[in-house]
Amino acid sequence: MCVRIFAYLNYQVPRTRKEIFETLVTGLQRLEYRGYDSAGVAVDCPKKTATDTTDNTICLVKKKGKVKALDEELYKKYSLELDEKLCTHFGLAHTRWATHGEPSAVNSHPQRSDKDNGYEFESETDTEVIPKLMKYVYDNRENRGVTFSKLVERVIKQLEGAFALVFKSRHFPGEAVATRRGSPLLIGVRSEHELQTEHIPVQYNSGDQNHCPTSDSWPLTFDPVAYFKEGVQEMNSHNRPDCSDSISTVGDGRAVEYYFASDASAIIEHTNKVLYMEDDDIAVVTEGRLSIHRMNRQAGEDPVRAIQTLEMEMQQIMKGNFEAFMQKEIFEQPESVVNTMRGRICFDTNKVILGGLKDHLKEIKRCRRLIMIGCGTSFHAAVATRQILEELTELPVMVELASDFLDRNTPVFRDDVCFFISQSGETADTLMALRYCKERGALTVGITNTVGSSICRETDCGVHINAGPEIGVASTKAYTSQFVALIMFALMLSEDRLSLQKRRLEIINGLKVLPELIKKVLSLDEKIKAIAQELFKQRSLLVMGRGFNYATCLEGALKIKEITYMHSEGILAGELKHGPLALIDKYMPVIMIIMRDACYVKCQNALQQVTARSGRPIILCCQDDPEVTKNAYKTIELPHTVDCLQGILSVIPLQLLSFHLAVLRGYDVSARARRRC
Ligand code: UD2
Ligand code: MG
Repeated sequence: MCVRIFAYLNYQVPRTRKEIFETLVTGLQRLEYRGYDSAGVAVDCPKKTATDTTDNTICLVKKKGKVKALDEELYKKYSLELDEKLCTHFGLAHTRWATHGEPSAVNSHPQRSDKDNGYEFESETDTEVIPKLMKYVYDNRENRGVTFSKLVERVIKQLEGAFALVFKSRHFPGEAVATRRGSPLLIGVRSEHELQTEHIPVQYNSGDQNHCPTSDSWPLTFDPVAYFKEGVQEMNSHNRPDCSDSISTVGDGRAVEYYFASDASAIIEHTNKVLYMEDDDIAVVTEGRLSIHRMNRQAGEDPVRAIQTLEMEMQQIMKGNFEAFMQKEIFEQPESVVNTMRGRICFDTNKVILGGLKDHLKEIKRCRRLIMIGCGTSFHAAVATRQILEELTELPVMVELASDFLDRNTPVFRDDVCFFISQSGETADTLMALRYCKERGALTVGITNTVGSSICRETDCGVHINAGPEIGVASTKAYTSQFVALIMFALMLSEDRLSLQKRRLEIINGLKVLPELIKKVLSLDEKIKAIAQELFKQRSLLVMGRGFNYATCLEGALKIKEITYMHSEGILAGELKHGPLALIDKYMPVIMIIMRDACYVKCQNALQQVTARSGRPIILCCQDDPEVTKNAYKTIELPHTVDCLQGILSVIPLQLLSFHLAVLRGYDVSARARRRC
């Protein structure tokens, strides 16, 4: 799931509850640009009476919708005593982009452990397992001296997959524990006293066998103020107490604030001193001191975490080093395709399980045909995978543009299986086609990126592509993730077909290395930019290919039209002699896709026709293909992969090209305010 965390700890810095809320809410708003669907905060509840010392209860306020909705909710709660000053306090906040359960208050984060002894789950999220496990570990701790960080360490030992977590507990008031694996998490430090760039030695625990009962809280601790005064070298000897020292002697009352966030954009307005956590680091703040713990030291591991000084502007941080969200999302594809496959492909057993479809497998296998329906880019994802779907499912596969499908009143039957492909899950034509097919009794399957969307809710079953929110106006990472999801569907359906095992294995192996290959394609960015510099003044650009790469031509041309306002056309190379050849001369820019697959020879024929008319083709081809290269005006050489996956690699140069063309033609790619589905 995509969750963005923001947490704020003020130690000996008096803040009103209102100020704390404001800090938490602005932190979330900074992270919200990625398009989140629900949000929540956790803070200490006001004490019921002045003498109430027993209860450190935590208030959770959660809300579906934008952070603004949460903000309004906070001020409706009159019982929250907004003016109360809290000297030391730790507050959590989250926004969430649902992948587990629909967007709703109960599914929003933070998640909590039960108040009672039971372990009853209240949400549909898998995150909730973590606080429940935390409570179990707490309830079963061997003695009262077990620290908060030790409990967290025991919990994360049990976790698989990617996470970033920040823990708050009523049993450890004013303490914070944070950890991550796979997902980003960083900590900002602010103190009255100016900090220098510093280094925190990591504290290693060798499992649960501690040499000293209080070793968890040994302050091999970052004390910002002490640091400033004493410098790094002296820190080991100065800050490590004897084993006989108790935890309570550590704090000395100096004021400091800590900000935990998934992204520097939420921290930079408070401080530019940040520490980036590494996988499996456990960061602990006790008595205002921050320390970093790890289980065991691995060979080659850096035993120090540096406090860095960020010199970036806000805008720059939000987009990373990218000029626009579209560009950022293009570069996210090595990770987004992994997120689509995560937990679904087992590369050891070569099994593919799409949880959303497994109960419908029998029905799907018995069907008369598959009908794949979408608009624009989503339609192209269907075109791209049609051939492998036909090959592996051995079913007839129709691909349909939703609008045309409806215009034709296409006959649909009870034994049809209809797929509805949509990034947002709200595309109007696709949604109408879905209702049309449902009325006729077909099984409806959604391929969506948005949990809780209309298409997701109204389909009988489906697959979330889990590509993460797509902000850019032109769809990029959603396309490659839809592509991967449909391939996985084909693999799942063909699992028990003996004759197809070799082919399946080849594809699964191809998917395994896909992220690496995508990275290689992305490294061609400079070269593609240079080609864009040559092309950006042209009026038109043709993109030609066939077979597994035909969809890339359509999708590439669509990207170019959509964001560069240049005329562009995707042409099936097999159709060249039936008309389009007339467009070719030495002035017409042509991109040809010629990969080493079953269409290789046919594509070379097309190339000859193009060069015979003095065309100057820019060719997307496989590495080391002198035959093709010698006839090319320019080449973009891509790594070779299984034929049916090649389209994932071949589309990326065209995504990059369209981006660079748009920038060079003076269009502000990020400022386009068109709503896209
Ligand atoms: C589900 C959980 C995931 C994790 C996993 C553990 C959700 C949203 N997903 O992922 O968080 O717990 O199980 O194995 O809670 N669906 C539609 N139409 C669509 C897309 C999905 O009806 O367009 C249905 C689908 O049939 C399934 C549910 O939504 O019942 C979740 O789909 P998924 O793809 O997220 O399922 P899965 O098993 O990967
Ligand atoms: Mg559904």
